[in-house]
Amino acid sequence: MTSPRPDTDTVVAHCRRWVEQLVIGLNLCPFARKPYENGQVRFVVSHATQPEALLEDLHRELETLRSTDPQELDTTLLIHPQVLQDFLDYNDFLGVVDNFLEQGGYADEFQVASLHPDYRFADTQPDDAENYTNRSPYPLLHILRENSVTQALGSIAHPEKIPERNIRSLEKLGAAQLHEQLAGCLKSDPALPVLYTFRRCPYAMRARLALKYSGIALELREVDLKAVPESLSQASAKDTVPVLVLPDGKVIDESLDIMLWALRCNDPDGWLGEDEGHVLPADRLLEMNDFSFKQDLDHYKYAERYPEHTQQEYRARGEEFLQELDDLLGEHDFLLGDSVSLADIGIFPFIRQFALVDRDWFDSAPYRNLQRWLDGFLQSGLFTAVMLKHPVWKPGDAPVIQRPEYLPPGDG
Ligand SMILES: N[C@@H](CCC(=O)N[C@@H](CS)C(=O)NCC(=O)O)C(=O)O
Repeated sequence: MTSPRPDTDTVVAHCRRWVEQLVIGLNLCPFARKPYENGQVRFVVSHATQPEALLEDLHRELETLRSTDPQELDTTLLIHPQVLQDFLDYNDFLGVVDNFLEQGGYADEFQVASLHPDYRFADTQPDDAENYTNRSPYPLLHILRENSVTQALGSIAHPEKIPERNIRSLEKLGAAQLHEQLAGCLKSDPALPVLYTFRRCPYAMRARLALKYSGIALELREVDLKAVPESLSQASAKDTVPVLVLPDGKVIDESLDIMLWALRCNDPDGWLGEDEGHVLPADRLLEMNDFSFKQDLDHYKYAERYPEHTQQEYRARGEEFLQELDDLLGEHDFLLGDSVSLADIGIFPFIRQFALVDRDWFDSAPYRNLQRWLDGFLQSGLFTAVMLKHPVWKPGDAPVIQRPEYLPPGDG
């Protein structure tokens, strides 16, 4: 069931799906919903390949629970895809776990519940539906606080009837259907490209703008740059955004390459120009933007970190680029002519940032053409659409899907 080996985020996503669809969805555990919805359940994937290493992970997780407020963290699922895949070995190991709890002084505070893809109660057949109460997508140890268990059992009438009720409802569904549902937790969603992004990042903005304009359906994953998800680090060692992961596993981790990929898929208004004639001239401007202007922008924006010069001096350096763009926009509506090109889309998010450092200054500066051009983009439906706020993504979250829809890129 676990081959080829999925990454940690995917394992967690599979287990979350199982909790949502089977444990909560079939009401196998009437106490699961509340802590799960309150974010009090910790999903940890052990990399152990030997039972001894798994025991060390269990020890660490017990200590984590012990030192954390139950309001914050109630219970932990220690998932171990790489060890004790055989149910009989797993079952033997449960005795080791109980000894460990006893001898380590944890037994009064915690108990460990057992879940395994091939779980089998004594005196049952492998295909008996009731085994699915304890079947999970991967082998795992579920660490519970004794206090929480006592509280939960006290909160409902006749908790002793839960196992009996589960057996009845699982038998009604039948082993075949349950098998399918459990296997379904391991299936990937229909393959869509995944874009790791950060809302305010100008590189990510230009990638999102091009992808949206090209009408490419994809999954958006908002990233906290201080805690990038493991699946992003695994996809690209750069740990920057944007990163686009294609369904075939190909990774594009430069914003301009993402733009080119999107536009080569679909370019309804010719941002690339006829025979891609805009690509070379855009490249010249984009290079100036990404290297010297971006540095001037960072110095201007964070002038206190670069005390060698004043903020005005840094601004004046950046103004050389503003002037060059303003001159081009004096000749045409857009940077490379009278229609939008990849140069406009690749650059305006950075000019926006420059303008936002001191909006009053920018609005009264003598770059009238540039102001008109920037405003056109900022007021466009396309820009509004790619600036929607999404919560930071974590494995197992319901995907944020960006559906194809045409939006005008600007009214400039
Ligand atoms: N050359 C890259 C640059 C991307 C980049 O630097 N993105 C910033 C965010 S705006 C980033 O991810 N920085 C990493 C960090 O802040 O930790 C591209 O064009 O995609």
